[in-house]
Amino acid sequence: MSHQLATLLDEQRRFPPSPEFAAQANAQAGLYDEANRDRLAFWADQARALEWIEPWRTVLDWQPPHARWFDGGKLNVSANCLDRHLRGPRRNKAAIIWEGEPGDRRVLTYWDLAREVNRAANALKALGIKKGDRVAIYLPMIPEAAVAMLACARIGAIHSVVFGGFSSESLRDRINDAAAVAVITADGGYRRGQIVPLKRFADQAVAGCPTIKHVLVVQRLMGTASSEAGATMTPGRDYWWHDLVRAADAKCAPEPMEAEDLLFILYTSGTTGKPKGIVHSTGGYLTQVTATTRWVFDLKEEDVFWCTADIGWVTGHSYVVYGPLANGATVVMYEGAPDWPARDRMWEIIARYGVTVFYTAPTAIRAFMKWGTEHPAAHDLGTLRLLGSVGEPINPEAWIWYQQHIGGGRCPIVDTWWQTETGAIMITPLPGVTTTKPGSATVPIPGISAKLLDAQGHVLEKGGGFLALTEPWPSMLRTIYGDDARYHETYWSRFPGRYFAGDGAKLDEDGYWWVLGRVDDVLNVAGHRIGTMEVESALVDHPLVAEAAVVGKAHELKGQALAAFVILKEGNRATAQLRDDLKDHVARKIGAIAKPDDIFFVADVPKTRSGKIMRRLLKDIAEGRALGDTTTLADPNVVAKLKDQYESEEG
Ligand code: 7RM
Repeated sequence: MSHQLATLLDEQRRFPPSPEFAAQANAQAGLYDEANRDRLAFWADQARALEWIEPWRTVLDWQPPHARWFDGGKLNVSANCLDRHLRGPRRNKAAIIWEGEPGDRRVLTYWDLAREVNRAANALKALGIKKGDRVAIYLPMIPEAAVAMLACARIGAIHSVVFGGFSSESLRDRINDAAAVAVITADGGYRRGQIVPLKRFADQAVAGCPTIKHVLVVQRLMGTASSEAGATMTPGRDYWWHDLVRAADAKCAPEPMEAEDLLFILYTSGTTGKPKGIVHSTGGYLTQVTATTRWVFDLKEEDVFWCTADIGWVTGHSYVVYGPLANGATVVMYEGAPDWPARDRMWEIIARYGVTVFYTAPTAIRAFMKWGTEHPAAHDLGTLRLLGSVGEPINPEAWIWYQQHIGGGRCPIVDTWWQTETGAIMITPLPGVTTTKPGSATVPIPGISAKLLDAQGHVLEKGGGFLALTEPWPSMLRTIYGDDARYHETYWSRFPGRYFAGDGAKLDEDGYWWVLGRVDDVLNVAGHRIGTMEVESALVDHPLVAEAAVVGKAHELKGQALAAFVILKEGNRATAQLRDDLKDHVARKIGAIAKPDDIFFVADVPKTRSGKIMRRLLKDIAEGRALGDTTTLADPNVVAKLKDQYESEEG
């Protein structure tokens, strides 16, 4: 075991659940026994918590690596998230409490939300959009984002949400990959006091999208900002959302969907330059997001749940929209930046709405730490009773800070490991059951099987290795859209018959998981997945660049930051101006989140005899050999070693 790995295991603190929390928890220890007795019967029980139009015939049909869950069953996701709550006292309960960055506010009850969704569904239908069609959604964090997703689900259209921070080129590629027929966007959104001109970006994208027939535009900007942002409308193609939705009937019967019908496609970065369209289906996905929301976030009727993820990421799909709404919960949604207009914005929102359960990312927690305890201390956070973390390993220091300064020392913390591909939470403490250790996601949820493998695929009882999932799970990805061969190759070929998550991990003597980070060429920058190859492609797209190699380097706040090594074409001079141009070029090609922190102009990049870039060496250089730096749990050395092992075995 490496020295760094040993240091991680020095974390000795243990936090058992309080008897008070345990007594009232939705998830009790018996769930593990139940799942162990009969895994499929257990998941069938969870599926029965949903409302089905027709019951399923078989719980699982597993033709590796293709799973069909609840085959023969029919249901509609929007009916599960809306209609069934309208029959009882939840009818007038807040579904979405929304706050815009400029401070504007809206509350939609379940009744309001259902009406909006029904209208939007009819508006989509009136445009000829039907079951199976793909619809791209490129919106800021406004209630219409949830409405658009649910409206697609209602009519059986497959949504593909594209994060509003992505560039027009990224949007264009995603639209084309899915052959989407419509895009739902907004005139703009507010971010750190600035306007993000989404419609302008969408127009640039759609110019290169032959399959797009319609562009629906939500009017988000206030006053004259809408026209100032350059949201021009193309007649015959573009419609104002409010014109169509207001005119539409408020009743739209939900489309009965097969359990295995597609619910959405969500693009995520992989190890090639081209993002993968992760495919999720209906019955299994909703079953697992609904169950995990209930167990992990312990939601009760009166809770106010705030998951800070953008709907452009899977966390926003599963834990802002589908999981909480299927449970009839109240969610908070916030449009803007956490430090706008001041560094206490999050705490102000928690106090204003009495948020009880808060779910955010370690990168945000580290920023809050840096900003200082005076900001949370200035607000009453006494309503909080449970905290969650997701997106990357949480370093014990940030965990303890979160527990002390946000949770007031009284809230359990759930560190949840999962992926776009897994659809729902996979490894996490159950807040009333599991004793937590800061930095460990603890154990798989009931009904989930994870194993630690060595490079040869042997199961390890403890130590360091690769994280694999050994049994199919309801919310698993079904394939990569339009590329089933890549699905086989990416997830199922490294360890045949088992799903390889791409993460290196450590299993301790108590069977607790410590997920260390990616061992493939995917980076995790501020909780966002970015493929090194994607950034390299963007760089070599610049006319002066001959070759580029991108690596991740440890970063105090972001976990990882991007460092690029660039070889210029003959006769060009490396200048500070060119460095800035290259950064802007990447931002234009992919989005600001992919902008490298550092660009090194070099004459050559080191490669193996087989032509592979020696990223580990570059990483050492980019980090100035500051190895052994323990500011993040994903210690760069440990991951690099696992990565070496992974790659050498790959040949
Ligand atoms: C939900 C999400 C997935 C990758 C995954 C890991 C990393 C996520 C944790 C984590 C350690 C965690 N989907 N990751 N959660 N690592 N502890 N609790 O983030 O598809 O965008 O990213 O994120 O590397 O493979 S994602």
